Amino acid sequence: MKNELRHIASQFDLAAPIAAINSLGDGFINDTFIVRTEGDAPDYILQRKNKNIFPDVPAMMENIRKVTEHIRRGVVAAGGDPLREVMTVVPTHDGALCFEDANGDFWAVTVFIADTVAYNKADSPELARKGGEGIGKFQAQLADFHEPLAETIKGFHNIRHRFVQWDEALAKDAAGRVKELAEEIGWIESRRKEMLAFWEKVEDGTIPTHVTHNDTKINNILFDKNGEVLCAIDLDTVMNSTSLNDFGDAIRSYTNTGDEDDRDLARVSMSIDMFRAYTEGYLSQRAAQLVDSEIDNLAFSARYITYEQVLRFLMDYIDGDTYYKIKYPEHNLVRTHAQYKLLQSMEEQYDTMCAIVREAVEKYR
Ligand code: GN1
Ligand code: MG
Repeated sequence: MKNELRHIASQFDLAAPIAAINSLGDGFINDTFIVRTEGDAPDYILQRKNKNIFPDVPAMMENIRKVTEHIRRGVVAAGGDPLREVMTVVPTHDGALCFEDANGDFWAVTVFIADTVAYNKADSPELARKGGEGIGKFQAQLADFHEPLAETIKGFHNIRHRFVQWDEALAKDAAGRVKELAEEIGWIESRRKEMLAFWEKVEDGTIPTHVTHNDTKINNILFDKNGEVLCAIDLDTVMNSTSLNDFGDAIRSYTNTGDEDDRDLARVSMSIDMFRAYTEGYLSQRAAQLVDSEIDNLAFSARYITYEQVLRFLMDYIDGDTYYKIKYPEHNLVRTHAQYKLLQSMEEQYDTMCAIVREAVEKYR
């Protein structure tokens, strides 16, 4: 494997010879390595992109190139550091944005940004506020981006499309698990209508679409050692969608008092202090740009995305665990229960969430 990895990394236009390659992080989707180079040259991130999930990796890398180049121009114009405040895609010697190996797997390289911190959990409202500013800034940097982007995963946060997959999964019952899941399936079905009603506002244009990150959980934001946000990473899912989804997915991640896959449901709830802090951070960057329909649906987007996550984990369990990496056989079911507990906590606190959004809008508009 080590020799294969060296062979793959050497296809890319690195600034110095490779010193070592080690495995990094625990993403659910791709396999990630760090390529250490000799001397003062930067190190690099090497990723095998999951071809089961991303059917067109070259199109995905083209999306990432367009978006990062746009952000880079803005960073340079503002006098920032273009090697730290945005991801840099490194092409192959032939100028391609990814390399296809003998197995048909696609690999891509970006510059490793040193001296940074990534968190798996928000441990203070201050961090949540910074995270909100970070995604707010990311969206603001892309507000004037108008190039077309490929839809790298069809219907990613489109609940109508998810219901098509869901209905198929139930009918197929690939792992024979449906009969044990009447209660969990009921959680999904009882909310189908209200979730479709939200998405209809996106479909009919009431809620506008923009370039969005689509995977804004906390560990996809890089912080510097002083706790300031540097940039958003893991841009595999940058596509056109509603900005609200980036807010909602972040709330799902930052405000959880337990873990995404907590077995102890008593630990799981939405922290309203974290919600307030993230919302204020986000709206400090975005309140002036968002239109009323976005503001009015902002708090609901947290319920929407958390619901979608319950559905996705449960659907993967029903499918026999084909999408997410799992660490033990019932992992996806444990994730389903933990995310559902979080969803219920949001539903209970929904009026307060709406009030916090209104207060923050008044403050920053
Ligand atoms: C996946 O790749 P990662 O771990 O950042 C998933 C997200 C889910 C998340 C759940 C492409 O994100 O949509 O919300 O797991 N990414 C993809 O933790 O499906
Ligand atoms: Mg990630």
